[in-house]
Amino acid sequence: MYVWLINNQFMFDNILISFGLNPSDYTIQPFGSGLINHTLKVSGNAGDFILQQINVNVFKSPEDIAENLSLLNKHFKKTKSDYLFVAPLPAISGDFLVKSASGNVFRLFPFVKGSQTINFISYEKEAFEAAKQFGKFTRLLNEFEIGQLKYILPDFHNLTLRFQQFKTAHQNAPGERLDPASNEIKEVYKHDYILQTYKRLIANNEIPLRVIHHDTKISNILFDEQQNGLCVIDLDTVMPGYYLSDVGDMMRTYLSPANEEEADLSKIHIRENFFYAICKGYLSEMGTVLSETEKKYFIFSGELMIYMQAIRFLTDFLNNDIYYGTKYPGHNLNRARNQFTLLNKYVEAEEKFRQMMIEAERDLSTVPDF
Ligand code: GN1
Ligand code: MG
Repeated sequence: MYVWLINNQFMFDNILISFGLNPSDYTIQPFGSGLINHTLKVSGNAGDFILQQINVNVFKSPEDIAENLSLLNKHFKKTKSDYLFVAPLPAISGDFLVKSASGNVFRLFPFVKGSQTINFISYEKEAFEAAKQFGKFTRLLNEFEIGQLKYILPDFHNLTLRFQQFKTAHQNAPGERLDPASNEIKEVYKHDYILQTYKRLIANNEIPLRVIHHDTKISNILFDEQQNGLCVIDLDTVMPGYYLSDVGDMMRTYLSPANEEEADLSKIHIRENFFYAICKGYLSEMGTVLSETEKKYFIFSGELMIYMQAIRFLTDFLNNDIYYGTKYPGHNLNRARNQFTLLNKYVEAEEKFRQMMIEAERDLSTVPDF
């Protein structure tokens, strides 16, 4: 990353100039832990910024992202002007995207003063605050006409398609990939009922499309120094979707103290009190917006998203690791194993979750805050 930074100093200088910043007034450093885009912090006496190079192999139409964010920004300005929406800043040209001579695409954000991000959740309060922020985002956009939004990654969380991609990979995989994955392949079929539930839900139009973030990992929340959530960031995958994506991905990434990278499966377990915190945080915003039918699938959302991610990792392993970056042979298979372990533990805890959800809803109707 540092070599990349030094080698591209000339390009960054020109990009900063395009955004109206004098390069000699600023220093640039790598920032955050994102895998897809390159993120940099630009620091100077007059203020700090986040400069991002968009990965156009994944995000093929950055103009669509800029357009979506600009529509949302206008909506917030009109309906809730004090909402902290970290929108990209315009360049001197008025565009939100700047292209370097070599064809790389950049955008600039303000750096929110006093804000910080975390990579692991240690406290229930963090889960509560994050869930509240993701819920608030969708709630404030409840009246927004979603038909205006572009689908940035079509079928991103379409489980039917992910299952189909797995089946194709299964048919085409070489023996040396199939053999070590035989238990995980069985796990896919063992949990086929999740796919059936998902298909029924979609076919019967049981749940509405809403404005959904689609990447609710904890590092996509800005916190202040007292662990209060400030706002959501990383808005590239904001598009129409089901709330199950956001809640389910929080279940997937907040409940276990060990994340998807953990190869020691004994470290994966469910922190049930964190389920309560997610539930209470999300419902404190969305409790009165979600329909009774949507709420019925609240716990299912975790099954859906953990299963989908397990399938995506396994599919990539069978496809010879073409999508996710891997650091060692079998990395994607380990990730799939990790997610199936999490899925089985999640399913075991569901009876407790049902009780906790009742408690959270009861507490929310009597006590206004956490
Ligand atoms: C990818 O790179 P990152 O962590 O932002 C993926 C998500 C997965 C995640 C799993 C565009 O996100 O859907 O949940 O990996 N994003 C894309 O770690 O595919
Ligand atoms: Mg992301």
